[in-house]
Amino acid sequence: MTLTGEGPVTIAKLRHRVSASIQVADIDGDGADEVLVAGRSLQAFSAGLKRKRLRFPRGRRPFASTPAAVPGFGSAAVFVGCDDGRLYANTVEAAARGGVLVETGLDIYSSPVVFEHNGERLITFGSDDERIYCVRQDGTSLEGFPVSCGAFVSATPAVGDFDGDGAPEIVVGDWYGELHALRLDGKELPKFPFRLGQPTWSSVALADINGDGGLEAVVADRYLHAVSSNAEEVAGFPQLLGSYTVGSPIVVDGRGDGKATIVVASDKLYAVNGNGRPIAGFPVDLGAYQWASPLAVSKALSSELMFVAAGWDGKVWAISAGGKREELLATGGPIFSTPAVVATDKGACSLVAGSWDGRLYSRPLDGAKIDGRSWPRFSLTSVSLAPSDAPAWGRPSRAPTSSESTRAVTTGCVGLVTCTPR
Ligand SMILES: [Ca+2]
Ligand SMILES: [Ca+2]
Ligand SMILES: [Ca+2]
Repeated sequence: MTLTGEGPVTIAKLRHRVSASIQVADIDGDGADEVLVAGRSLQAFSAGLKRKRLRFPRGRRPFASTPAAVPGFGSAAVFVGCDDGRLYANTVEAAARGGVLVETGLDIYSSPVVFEHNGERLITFGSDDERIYCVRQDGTSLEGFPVSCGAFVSATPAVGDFDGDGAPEIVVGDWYGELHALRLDGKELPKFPFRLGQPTWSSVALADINGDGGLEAVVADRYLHAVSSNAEEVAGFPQLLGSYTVGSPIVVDGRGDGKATIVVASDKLYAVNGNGRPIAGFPVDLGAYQWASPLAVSKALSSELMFVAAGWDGKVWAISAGGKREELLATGGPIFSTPAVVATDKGACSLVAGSWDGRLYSRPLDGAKIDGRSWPRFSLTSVSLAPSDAPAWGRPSRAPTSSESTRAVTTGCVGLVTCTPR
């Protein structure tokens, strides 16, 4: 049984390019996930690309930021950055200000990450106004924020207990090539910012890639970096990549052996282990540069994952853990954003991809279905502090105390989706 196979392709016309990654969330609380697509406006679709009603404010310019959706009772809270320099939301607090939660003045390409800390919902993101923000639900900044770093912040922050002291840090790179690790008082961890050396567009994945109990910040530019909380590259890193890299690395248990696999899309699709050594069969040449971050999907009846990658040539590929590729979609324009996998109403799952040809594409992933809501989907740009949620190789060495409990509420740009056989 193949996970992918043939299937009819459904297309929705959007009349705008899709630059933000596709997000999946139950935005209307009916128990079925919707596909959220940001562009000239924020739109919602079913898995079969039927348009669904979504009340969301319009920005003055396009939304290039990937939306963050926090499911709740009834409709989800949705946050998204806009090229007009504002963070928009459909929350009560934002509604009082025309849907604007925060005004930064310059583009917000960075995707907001929503997390809970000590029972309070917090939202962190970066802006081209050269600052890193961390705000409350009402849009007010935490003391010490926003933090000025003197360069664009286009990446999505990762939130996790980087140094293992029980309290979360916000870890994000900037266009000056510095990696920041900010405590929630806005102060950097000792020895940070860490000099990566090149403009950083890629978002950080926080994970313990080498099994030493401490998290690494895995991030790409011309190199694939893995930086410890002591501000040192770990053994085997940095690794030179074939081109400058825009997409974000993902860290997964790629072969079901409990060991980290780092996957990053660049001139080729690279997969390396926690020591930086290539996984057999990688890198995989997909014939085009990739700016979209890869997506990991669990294969049916197997502990192995497959990866989904999309390129400048408009094609979407499935790549097995052994590096075999299969074309899933050919769209009419370049793809710069990560596709998503969403459950259909028939219990199967579909791949949804947005393209710069102004269209949204959906096709079934045959022989698989999403297992209700119990399948794990976690942010690969942030690691939850809740030990039960954290992947084994990303589990912090010290569990947070209840008073310091932090929970990643939304995913960043990419996710991990488990599929089970039909
Ligand atoms: Ca729904
Ligand atoms: Ca910490
Ligand atoms: Ca480690």
